[in-house]
Amino acid sequence: MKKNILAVAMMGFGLMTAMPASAAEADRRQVSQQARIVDGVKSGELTGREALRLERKHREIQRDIRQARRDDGHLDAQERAQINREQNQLSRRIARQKHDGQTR
Ligand SMILES: [Ca+2]
Ligand SMILES: [Ca+2]
Repeated sequence: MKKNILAVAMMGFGLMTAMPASAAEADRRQVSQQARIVDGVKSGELTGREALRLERKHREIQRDIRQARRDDGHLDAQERAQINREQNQLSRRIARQKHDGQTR
């Protein structure tokens, strides 16, 4: 019994690593990037202006995800790749703005 649970857990893990850009991944990254922006403001690493700009980009991605789902209810491989690219870009921007030394 224990073995079965482990096998199922490992299968789930394999699935997750095999599909790094799944539709759920796009949503999960949105949540985590939002949290990174909020954290940056709290820690003072992001100025209000930096946060606003990053938030704007974050909303754009959110809109793109919604639009990509509207046609067929899903994110297909191409749509996921596009969203993933945008999220990578935003992730780099968040990192850069957090470490540019501007805190106010
Ligand atoms: Ca679609
Ligand atoms: Ca900064």
